[in-house]
Amino acid sequence: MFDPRDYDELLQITDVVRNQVDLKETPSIGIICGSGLGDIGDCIKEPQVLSYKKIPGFPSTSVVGHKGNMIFGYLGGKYVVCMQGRFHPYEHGMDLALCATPVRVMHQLGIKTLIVSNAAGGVNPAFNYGDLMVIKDHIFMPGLCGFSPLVGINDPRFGPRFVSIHDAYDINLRRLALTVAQEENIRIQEGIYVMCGGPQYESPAEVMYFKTVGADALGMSTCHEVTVARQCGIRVFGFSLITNIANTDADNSVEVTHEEVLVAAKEAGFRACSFVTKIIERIE
Ligand code: 6GU
Repeated sequence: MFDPRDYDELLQITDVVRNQVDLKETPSIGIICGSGLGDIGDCIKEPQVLSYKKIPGFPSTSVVGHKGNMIFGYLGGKYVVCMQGRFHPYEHGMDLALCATPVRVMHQLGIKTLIVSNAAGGVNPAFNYGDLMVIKDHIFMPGLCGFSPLVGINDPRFGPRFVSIHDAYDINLRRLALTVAQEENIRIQEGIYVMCGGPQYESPAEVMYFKTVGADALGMSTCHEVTVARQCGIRVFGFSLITNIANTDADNSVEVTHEEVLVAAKEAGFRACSFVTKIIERIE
């Protein structure tokens, strides 16, 4: 069994990846595609596709809307590596270190910047279905409750034991993204993303609670990946696609379904692709 806290095993996995692809250059940017946002991976030019099945230690992605491919190629004129499909802690026994392993592999492969995306429920009343939200900061609920990818013995080769999360979402990348959105006429928001454990969606009272503490959108991913990225010094840009508006009133609530989340993501796929491509074009 793969131990996600074993640094030597990480090096072995990375070698297996390297040996199965013909890298054109060192990928400078890593991308993680959120639910239904796998179209981003399909926009990559000269793609080399490696199935997760061929990567030892990688669990399979069981969630509909998530393919399981690591794709190398060009996007926005830069050589990138893209995880088309992610590992959600609720699928894998809340093993957050395991679920964040792709970030560590991409770090070994040389990325300096990570772009994470997700499908999220809107909490901010100003948000509409289909909006894109630049993540400004996060509330990592599992992390606050002891489910952090950094819990356990820390091999210092992974990075520091105590990681500062004060500037997790790079301010220059956020500014660049807001500029790109304005220039491209893409409706954009900026806000606080909450990661909940899931897989159940939140009750209206829970959503109200998050709204009260200043959250703008809710999902079940991303924060564990960002935490690991920050531990290894990777610069992060994150955005959410608002796929539905979360319920805040038990007397007037509607069912939240995974299908509607996927439909919204599909509709936004092209927009999300061009947004990411334009940002990458302008990353230094
Ligand atoms: Cl409403 N909640 C969570 N946790 N994740 C979501 C969502 C809601 N909508 C899309 N993803």
